[in-house]
Amino acid sequence: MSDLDRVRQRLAASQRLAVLTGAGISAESGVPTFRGPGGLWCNHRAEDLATPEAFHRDPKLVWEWYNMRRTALVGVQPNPGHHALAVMQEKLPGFNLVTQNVDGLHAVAGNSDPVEIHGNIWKVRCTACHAITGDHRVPIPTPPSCAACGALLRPHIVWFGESLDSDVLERAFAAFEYCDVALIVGTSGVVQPAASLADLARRRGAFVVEVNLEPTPATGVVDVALHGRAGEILPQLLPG
Ligand code: BV8
Ligand code: ZN
Repeated sequence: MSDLDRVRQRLAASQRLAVLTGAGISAESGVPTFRGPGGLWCNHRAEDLATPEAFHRDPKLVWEWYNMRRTALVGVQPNPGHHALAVMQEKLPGFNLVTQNVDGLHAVAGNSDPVEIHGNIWKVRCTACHAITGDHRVPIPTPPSCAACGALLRPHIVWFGESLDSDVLERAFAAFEYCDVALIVGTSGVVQPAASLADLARRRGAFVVEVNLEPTPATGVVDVALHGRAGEILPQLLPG
């Protein structure tokens, strides 16, 4: 039996599927990844932009980086990989999607209630009253101020060195603690705590599958590693 068939069979029989996605699932929609060729961290240092210190030092620079990313996302559509996960949610019982992506494309593709552990680029949060609001202005006037209290707004995104929202983290860990199949798609597996979810599922006895262009640190601990594009592989995993 081929690896694809093994995974198809496991998915069709799964009662609680947990999926973790990273930037790789949005690559075929034209969204740059972080660490691959042409990745965002190739031209910028993460420490200079995606940290609270960077924002405190130069909020305008950080907002210009996010305006560049928001502008690049205008008109971007989900790809067959995103759509396949929306179909899986419809067809399979107990489906949970956890994403590290901030682009919002899973919701556009039709997944309801994805757990966005690193936040969402289309939301802003007030640095004073902490109000969280949707904001699709492209570009956002920099630096933006809160409509309610006038204080500086920041992207509602988790930066390096910042703790993740505890409720969001709890939902993400519960999904992988109790799943019977885990699908790890398009992530380099270097950022914690997201990178620990695959091993959590394995330790709890789940069947773990990785979908990635290339091997990652998780490849050694998964049951099946499917190498190729998520937009080509995921549709082939759908139940008939
Ligand atoms: C926290 C926001 C508690 C910005 C992001 C030392 C050791 C270990 C850990 C740490 C350490 N020091 C600090 C830490 C913790 C740190 C961390 O993990 N650092 C790492 C880098 C060493 N983590 C944190 O700080 C987290 N908070 O732990 O809180 C705490 C508190 C204080 C102090 C310590 C701990 C917060 C992490 C969130 C950071 N924010 N982004 C923004 O996005 O605007 S992370 C950033 O990386 C993105 O959000 C992204 O989601 C994430 C992961 O990247 P990937 O999605 O995996 O993307 P990448 O480009 O890396 O890989 C793409 C993959 O896709 C590749 O494998 C490629 O082969 C594949 N691919 C490409 N095309 C395709 C494909 N696959 C399939 N099909 C394709 N077509
Ligand atoms: Zn405010």
